[in-house]
Amino acid sequence: MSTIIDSGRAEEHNAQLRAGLNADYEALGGMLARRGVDIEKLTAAARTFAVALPSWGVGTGGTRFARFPGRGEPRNVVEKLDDCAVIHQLTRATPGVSLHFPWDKTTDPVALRQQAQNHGLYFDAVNSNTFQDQAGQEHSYKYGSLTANSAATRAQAVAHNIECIELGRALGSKALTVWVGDGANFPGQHNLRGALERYLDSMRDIYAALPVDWLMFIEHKLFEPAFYATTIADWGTSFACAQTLGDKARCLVDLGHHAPNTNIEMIVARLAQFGKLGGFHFNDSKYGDDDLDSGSINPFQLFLVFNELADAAERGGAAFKPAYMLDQSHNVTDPIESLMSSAVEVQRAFVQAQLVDRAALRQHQEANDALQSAQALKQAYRTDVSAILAMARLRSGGAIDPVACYRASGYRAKVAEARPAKAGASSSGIV
Ligand code: PSV
Ligand code: MN
Repeated sequence: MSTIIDSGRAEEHNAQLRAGLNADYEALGGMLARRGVDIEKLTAAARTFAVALPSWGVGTGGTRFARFPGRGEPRNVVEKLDDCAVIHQLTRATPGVSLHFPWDKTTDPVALRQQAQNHGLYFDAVNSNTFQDQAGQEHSYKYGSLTANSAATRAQAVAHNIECIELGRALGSKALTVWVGDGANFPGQHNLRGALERYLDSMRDIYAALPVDWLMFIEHKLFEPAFYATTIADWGTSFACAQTLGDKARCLVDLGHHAPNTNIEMIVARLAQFGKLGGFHFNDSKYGDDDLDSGSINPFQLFLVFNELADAAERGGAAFKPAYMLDQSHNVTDPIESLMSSAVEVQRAFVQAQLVDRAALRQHQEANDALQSAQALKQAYRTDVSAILAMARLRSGGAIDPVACYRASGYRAKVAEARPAKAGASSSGIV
């Protein structure tokens, strides 16, 4: 596997931090042993953890107001893949990349797949985009895509999704994520039921084009760009559509796509119970924003989500395998640093959830001991598992401190030279 950051430099970085890490790891191991927990099991579990990177996340995002491009932003899918390779090389937790078409459209999927393989990467779910018009497109999505009144517009949106499946197939993906911004900005603008009927008709055509071993993820979002009534606004609608479409259709939970204070972990539990939890877009949110860095606002919520996932995994065994992906927009940080930190935050929640003593929790629940039940979760959440995460990275060939190693490598300055910004062109990121 080729490495993008000079491996000698990464080894030098690790050599400087290794003694400190060993001491922290030993101290944590001792503390966990007194609780009857084997630190080695947790480290082994941490090493199995993987969360896919969004190709659109390695560029600076933007808001409705402005986009402030960063230095050396990737200008095409090949450069995006290079940045993803850096993230995976240092964290060893992000081997998958989720592409978004047509932004990442390639005429040579074989070469792109080869590039990914050379970096030790693979392609996770592919994403369609019918929330924007593309140059030369015949029918506009201004008034909707899969739900549009115009049959020709709907057919165009369906054809784009089928093209995504074809491209994804050539790249080795196994799932299509469909998110549409379709909806109404005014009461009365849509016949609410009619819009969903049209959506289902379109989705049936896309579903019919899925290869046998593929899944289709239906992503809901409360609002934006439709500010009155988004067609697929909530998990109830998503669930009903997934049930209607068939076994290959599952629900995708983007953590930012809910009303504030929604109990997301309960949604996760419900979807898992009924076999419809397809996957996640991890990020965080404070108000109506939906793309802040994972774990930056509400890490306890992230932990509670993973607590439900641990419970579902215990019940479902190896068959329970939702897709984990990040979906963030970076405006004031270097996207590579944000994605590395976020992958580690999601991995942290995963490991903390493994720490929950599930047998003890069940006993407390059965005894109606609310206080001890809550404490069982809090004890796991309060445990600082940083040394486990760092040891997992070290043993898997990554960096003890990915951000420090990345900064020391000078990668950003190097690509800034090789990737001069194109005047007037927004090359990447969500705008
Ligand atoms: C929509 O806000 C979303 O979360 C969907 O996942 C999109 O595909 C992604 O952001 C990128 O625009
Ligand atoms: Mn998303």
